[in-house]
Amino acid sequence: MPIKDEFVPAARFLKNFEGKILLASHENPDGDTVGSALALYLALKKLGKSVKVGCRDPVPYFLQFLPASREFLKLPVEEEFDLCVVVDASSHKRLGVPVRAKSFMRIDHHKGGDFYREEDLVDAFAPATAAVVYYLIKNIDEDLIDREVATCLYTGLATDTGFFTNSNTDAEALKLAHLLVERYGVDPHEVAVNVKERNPLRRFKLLSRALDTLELHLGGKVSSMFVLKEWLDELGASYEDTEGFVNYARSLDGVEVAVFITERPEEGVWKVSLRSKGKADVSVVCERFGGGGHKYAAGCKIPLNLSLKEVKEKLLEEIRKVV
Ligand SMILES: [Mn+2]
Repeated sequence: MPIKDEFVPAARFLKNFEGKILLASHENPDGDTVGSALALYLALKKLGKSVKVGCRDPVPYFLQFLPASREFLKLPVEEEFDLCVVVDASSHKRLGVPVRAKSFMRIDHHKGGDFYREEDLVDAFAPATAAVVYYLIKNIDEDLIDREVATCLYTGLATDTGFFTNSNTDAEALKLAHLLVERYGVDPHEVAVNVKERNPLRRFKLLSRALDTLELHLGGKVSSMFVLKEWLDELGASYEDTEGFVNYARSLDGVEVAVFITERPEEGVWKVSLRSKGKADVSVVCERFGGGGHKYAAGCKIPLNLSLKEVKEKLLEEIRKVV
């Protein structure tokens, strides 16, 4: 992703903005939404802006090593903001809660979605929102980037690219990672250990149950697995413990599309994650169910009044068209 003029209006807008800013991460936060929001938060704070960072859900344990991660507000809050910046989400709806703000702005790398203002920065070709935020901060003032900001950006980039293995890992992603390490002193090992190697035992107990549900469909081109809420309760686990489970389904030989379904009774839905390792565009499938995402990773929600069997059938019917 080369430096483009399109970063200038957004950079100027934030640099000159005088009101109260909220940087909002999407529900069920991942490394990219948290890392990107924190990087921009630290940079804007240095600039002396009135800025806060918030999310509906707590920062997952594997991201709590990030600087200022404890400063995340739990949304919703009473406070009204002059500007809410939606980070790494295609719409404010993906925040999962209402936010009181006079205006919105979007910084993201998802396809389609809602646009709020001229200064929105949405680059569907960027490997991660963290890459968009890097160029944004660079255009505000390069000196705002220090080791802490760079570590947040690197974490967003690394997690969204599956530590530089997913199909969005391109020369630009590696070039940015190189720069963050070389110029700003990011420690890739430290990030990897924190994100990948601090698993609680309950996560593997849960994974073991989930793996038991693995199935192949459509002649082995599609795999599926699921997690039921009662298993979480029995093991004292939470939804964040299922992060990355879908990658096991995707890693099966011959599989082009992997399906991972989580039962979420408190939202009244089955939460569906799809991953592609072939040519199939899974965002198209999820859009059919009101969701979205990227070609290689997408999600949607399906009402719980359908049985798990029906959900799988409906999904397979649509997946069949793209594999
Ligand atoms: Mn992302």
